[in-house]
Amino acid sequence: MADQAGAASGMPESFIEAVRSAKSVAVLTGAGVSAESGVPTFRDAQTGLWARYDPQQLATPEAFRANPELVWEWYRWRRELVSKAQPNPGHFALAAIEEKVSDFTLITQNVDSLHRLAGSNNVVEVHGNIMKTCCFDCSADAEEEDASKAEVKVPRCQLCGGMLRPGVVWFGESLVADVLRTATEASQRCDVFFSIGTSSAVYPAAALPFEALTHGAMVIEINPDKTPFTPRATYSIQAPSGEALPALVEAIWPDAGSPNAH
Ligand code: BJW
Ligand code: ZN
Repeated sequence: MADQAGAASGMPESFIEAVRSAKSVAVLTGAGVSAESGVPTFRDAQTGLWARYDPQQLATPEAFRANPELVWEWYRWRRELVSKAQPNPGHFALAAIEEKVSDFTLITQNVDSLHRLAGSNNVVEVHGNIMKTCCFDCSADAEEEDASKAEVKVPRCQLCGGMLRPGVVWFGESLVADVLRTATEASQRCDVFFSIGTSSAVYPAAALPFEALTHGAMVIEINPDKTPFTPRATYSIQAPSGEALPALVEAIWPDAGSPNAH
């Protein structure tokens, strides 16, 4: 059963000490971490990206084959939105934690680059990056300009003539093996694991907190809502990450300075 750590100021001393003394920390983030930057999550009933669309019609290879124009239209809209978004205090706090821990891995399901923009370095993007483009047929990387010409509804690969696609991982597609291995190994060797802003619904990413628990880590979940993982978390902080993470950094490393100051 998860302990309620509550607002970060009310964190138990044992929790603060465990994070402060951790030699290895792994973090898994999901769409909720970018919500306070104005990037919609996927599954929130009212505002989520899929409130108006069926994910099966947008985020699968079958959907792309059936209607590549619709899928490109959706991704171009999201690229535009993401390109205007700025990191929030939660992103900056995670970058501040990286500076305090010798072995730190930030595993993100997000495709929006906001962790890197906030100054995080060791970022593992398990679902790819929305600004990347590659070939649906030959997998070659493509120049972004090829895909961003508004007049070209479905851009084509210069090497094989196949359709270009966004460089993200859709349902039914395998994650890049090396990337998943890096994420799994970080989850297995860490002393403290954070699961932040994810519904814990999509595998294999959702298995990583369990992997950490099995290998003896303390697992802290930060999410305003409960998830399927909540009952298993060592501590559950039910608050927005943009509030909870800066408070957590302040409580654990008061000398870290303002996480916003990057
Ligand atoms: C806040 C907040 C605030 C709000 N602060 N928090 C094992 C069991 C069952 C099924 C499977 C399984 N293994 C594989 C599968 C199938 C499938 C799967 O998991 N299906 C489930 C839905 C049942 N997985 C796959 O297909 C994966 N591939 C794979 O496993 O390959 C091997 C294989 C191949 C073939 C057959 C079988 C196996 C690939 C998954 C790819 C996921 N892709 C997407 C789209 C990426 C591209 C794009 O962006 O368009 O990734 S789907 C979407 O979901 C996106 C996200 O990264 C991912 C996770 O969502 P996330 O981040 O958790 O967001 P939300 O919206 O769900 O939640 C937001 C949370 O934030 C909420 O909890 C809020 O409360 C919270 N929140 N505000 C903190 N301020
Ligand atoms: Zn090609």
